[in-house]
Amino acid sequence: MKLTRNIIIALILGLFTGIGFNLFAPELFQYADNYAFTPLGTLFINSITMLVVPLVLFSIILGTASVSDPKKLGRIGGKTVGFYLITTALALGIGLSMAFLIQPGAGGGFETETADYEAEEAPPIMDTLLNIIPENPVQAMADGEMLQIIAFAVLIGFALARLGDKTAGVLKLIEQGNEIMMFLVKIVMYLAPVGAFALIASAIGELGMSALQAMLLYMAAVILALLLHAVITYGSVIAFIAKRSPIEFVRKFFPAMIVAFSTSSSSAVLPVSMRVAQDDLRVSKPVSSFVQPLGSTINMDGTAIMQAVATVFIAQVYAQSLSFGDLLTVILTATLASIGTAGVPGVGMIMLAMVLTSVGLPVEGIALVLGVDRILDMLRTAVNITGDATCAVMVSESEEKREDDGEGAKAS
Ligand code: DAS
Repeated sequence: MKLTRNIIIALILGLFTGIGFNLFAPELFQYADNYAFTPLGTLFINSITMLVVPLVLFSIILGTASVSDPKKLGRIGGKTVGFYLITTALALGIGLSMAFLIQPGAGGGFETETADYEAEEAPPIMDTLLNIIPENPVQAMADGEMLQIIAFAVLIGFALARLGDKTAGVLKLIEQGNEIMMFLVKIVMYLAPVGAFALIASAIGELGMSALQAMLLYMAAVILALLLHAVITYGSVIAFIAKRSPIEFVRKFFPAMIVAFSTSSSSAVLPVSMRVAQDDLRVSKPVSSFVQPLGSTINMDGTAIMQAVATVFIAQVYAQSLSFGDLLTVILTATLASIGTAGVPGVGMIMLAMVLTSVGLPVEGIALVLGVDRILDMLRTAVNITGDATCAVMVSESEEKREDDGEGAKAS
C-alpha cells in the first residue's frame, strides 16, 4: 500500500507541475518535457514493457500446463471471449447513449476547415484471426505480437500437460523463469512513482488549455460513460456473478489501475495487473495467466467508449446524421477492431479511423479530439484493464464453484 500511496502522491505532484508549466512557464515546458518528463516516463514504461513478453509466455505456458483437462481449457476460453465481446458491445451502447444525451458536438464553433489527420492502417480483422498461429514464434516474440505469443504458449502448455513426467524438467525451468519475472516486476515497480510523476506532468503540460475548454463536453461524455460502464457493468459482474464486494475489488486492484493510468498501456501494466489479480484478488494462476494477457489485446471497453462518443461527436460537428444501421455498424466495427490491436498508448485513435470510415464520416475529424486524447487514453486504459480483471475474477470464481460442486457431488 506504501507504493500505491507514493504513486498517488507522485500523480498529484505531476498534475500540479504540468498545470504550473502550462499557466506560468509554457515556453520552459518543452525543455522540461524533452530533458526530464519524457525520458523518465520512457524509462519507466520500457522497464516494465521489457518484462511483458517473457512473463506472458511463461505464465500462459504454466497456466495451460496446469489445466490438464482440455474441456476446462475450452470452458475458460469460451467464458472469457464471450465476456469480452458482450462487455465491449455494452460499453459501446453506453458510450453512444451518453454522446446523444450530452450532444458534445452540437454546439458548433469547431474549426473543421484546417482539420487534417493521417490515419494509420489497422490490420484487417480476418488477417488478425488467420495470423493467430505464428509462422515464426521467435519473430512473434520479437515483434510483441500478443495473440501469436498467446497461441504459441497455449500449445506449449498443452504439450507439457500431455507429456507429463517426460518434460517435468522443462516445466520446472519455466516455473523458475516465471518466478524471476514476477520478482523483476516488483523491482521495476519502485520506479513507478517517478514514472507516474513524469508521465502526468508531460501529459498535462502538453495539454492546451484552449483545447481543454473547447472539448469539455466531449471529455465529460467520455468520462461519464467510462464511470457508468465501470460501476454498472463491472460492479454488477463482481457483486452478482462473482459474489464479491465491488469496493474490495477496486481497493485491491487500484494499484494496477494507477499504473495503467500512468502508462496508458494495457500491455505494459500486464505484469502488475496479473500479480495483483493473483496475489490480492485470489484469481487462480491458470485463469489469470490466460484471461488477462488475452484481454490486454482483444478487450478494450474503455477504448470502445471513446470511439462511440468520438463518432457521434464528429458526426455532430460535421452535421452528418447517423442512422440506426450506422450505430449497429459502429458497434460491430469497434468490437471487431479492438480484437486486432495491441494495448499500447494511442491505439484507440487507429481504431477510431476504422470506425469513422465504416459509417462514412471524415477521418480528419480525429484531429478535433486528438488534443485531449492523451488524458482520456490514461483513463480508458485503466478501464480496459479493470474489465480484464473483472473477467478473471468471474471466471476464477465460476471454475472454483464448479470444482466445489463437483467435489460435493462426489462426496454425496
Ligand atoms: N492505450 C490503449 C491501451 O493500452 C487504449 C487506447 O489507446 O484506447 O489499452
